[in-house]
Amino acid sequence: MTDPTYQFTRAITRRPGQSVIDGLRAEDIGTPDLGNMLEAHAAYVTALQSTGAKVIELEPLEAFPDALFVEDTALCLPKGAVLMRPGAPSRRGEVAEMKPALRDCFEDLREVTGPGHIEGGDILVTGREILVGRSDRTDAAGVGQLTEIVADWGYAVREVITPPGVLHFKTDCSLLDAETILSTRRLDASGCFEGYRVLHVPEGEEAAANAIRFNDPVIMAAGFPRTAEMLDRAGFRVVEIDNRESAKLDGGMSCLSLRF
Ligand code: CIR
Repeated sequence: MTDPTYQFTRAITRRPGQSVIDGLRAEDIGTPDLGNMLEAHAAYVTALQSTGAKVIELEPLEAFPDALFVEDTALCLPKGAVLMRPGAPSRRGEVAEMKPALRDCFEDLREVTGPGHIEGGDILVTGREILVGRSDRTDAAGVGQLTEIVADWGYAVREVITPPGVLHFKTDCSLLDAETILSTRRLDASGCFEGYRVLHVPEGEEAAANAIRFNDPVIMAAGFPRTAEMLDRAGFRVVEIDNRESAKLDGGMSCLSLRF
């Protein structure tokens, strides 16, 4: 039986363009190097493809420096997709650019029209519900509109809180299987994962919390050996990708694709 929370046949990615050096960041820890980033991006796409999935690779969008972080533009579910309304003004136009690709893949394509805001990075779909973290990018009105849309497809949304100073809910957690979550201690401490099996990212490796379970493997950022070992011991097959350039823009493994 397939599990729609981590078994996927397709993904959408977008290559970074030259303008990526102007991408949003909470703190300036250096300018991303496009060459290194393209190399890491290609390795990421290869990791997705190696599971047998088809990857739709979109062209760079120079007008939108953060457009490689496609996850924030939509939520893809088995019965349909929902276009988001990013809270970051500079990212709002990315949604219209994603629309044609999703039109080709989904018969039922809905849209969050506002006035609220919501970004895909704040949404975690588990086997039993959809968790949405309120953050600087996602507000109550956005969560409310998403709740109404996905109710049509039989989903319950639970609003939770993205910790202050954390960009997105999924910056600090990932789904490993329908019932298992990889989380930082600071996020789990909020109680939002009660009833789930939670694996904590070892102290000092918080940046490893943003991973993706994509078919068999868990794809995670390289450079976090204790997290990799913990996942391996828990029975997951780990694939590591260099995330040093995306990390300069607060991006991680989930941000780089839409999976369905
Ligand atoms: C931003 O600030 O919007 C981008 N520089 C990073 C987006 C990361 N996306 C994600 O976590 N889903």
